[in-house]
This record gives sequence, C-alpha cells and structure tokens, in this order.
Amino acid sequence: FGNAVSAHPDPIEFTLALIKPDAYPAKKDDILQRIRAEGFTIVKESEVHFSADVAKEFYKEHVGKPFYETLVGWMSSAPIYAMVLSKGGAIKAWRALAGPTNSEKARETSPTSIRAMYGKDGSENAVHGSDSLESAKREIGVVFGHDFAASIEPPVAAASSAAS
Ligand code: IDP
Repeated sequence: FGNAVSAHPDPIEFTLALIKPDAYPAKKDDILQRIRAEGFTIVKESEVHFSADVAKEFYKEHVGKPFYETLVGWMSSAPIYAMVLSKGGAIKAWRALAGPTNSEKARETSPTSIRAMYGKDGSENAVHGSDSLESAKREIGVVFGHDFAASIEPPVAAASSAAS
C-alpha cells in the first residue's frame, strides 16, 4: 500500500466557509472558482447578514480576547457569503486553501492561498473555515439552522456502517 491515493480515502466531511466583508461581494467569483477547482461540492450557499447576536454566538470561543468586539462588529457590519463545502477531508482541505490566519504572513508563506491573495491583514482576512468536525457542525447550525446541520450529518455514519 505504498500508493496513498486509494488505499484509505479521506472520509467525506462538511465544513462551513464564509466570505467575509472585506472580500464580499468583490472577490466572490474568484473565491468560488478556487473552491470548485479544488473539487469541493458546494452543498448550500447563501448571502447572510449576521446580527450582532449571531456574530457573538458564532465567535463565542473568542469571548474575552482583545479582538473579539471588533471581530463581532465587523462580521455583522455588512453581508457575507456563507457556504457548506463537502469533499473527502474537507475541513483540513478548506483551511489549507484559505491559508494562515494573518493575510500579510500568508503572502510570505502561502502566496497562492485565498487569504494571501484576497485578504488584507491579521483581522480582515477574506474567509473563514471551521477548524474541526465539532465546530463545523456547530457553525453550520448557527448559520443555516440546526435542522439543516443535523440533516447532513448521517452520511458519515452511514458510510462507516456500510463498510463494517
Ligand atoms: P482562524 O479564522 O484562522 O481560525 P482564529 O484564531 O479562530 O483564526 O480567529 C478568528 C478570526 O478572528 C480570524 O480569522 C481573524 O478575522 C480574527 N483574528 C484572529 N486573531 C486576531 C488578532 O490577533 N487580531 C485581530 N483579529 C484577529
């Protein structure tokens, strides 16, 4: 099994991607092109405008950090574009395509990443991506509703039970 291509394909995952106010709507088409070129399926997509309360809930893991209030204010200041992306290993793959959090650093280390190409700095960085299965489920629920988040969960379990 020296060939990693097909022995153990990454399980299909869902992740939440957001195009943030600095890149939406101006860079939406470019970013969607990158997403499709990497083989993601966009299973749900919509423009959304976070209320302050939804932005607070979305970023609650950052409560108390020095940038929290600014982040919440900025993310609720204008419409954004929300997507649920799917493919094998989608969570890690989308964060890799997005690049490092700080767009200025990303331009040094990952110049073709989305944050390098379309983000501004350490706070306005073009896109968001869930960082784990748990946060993907939570964030998809916050943005698209908990019924929708629950409805896309079973395929992973179904795939593993079918294989056993
Ligand atoms: P991530 O988006 O790469 O997962 P997190 O550390 O979870 O990074 O931070 C969430 C968001 O908060 C970042 O994408 C960025 O917009 C903002 N942020 C993170 N760190 C800073 C900072 O030090 N100053 C200002 N904004 C920050």
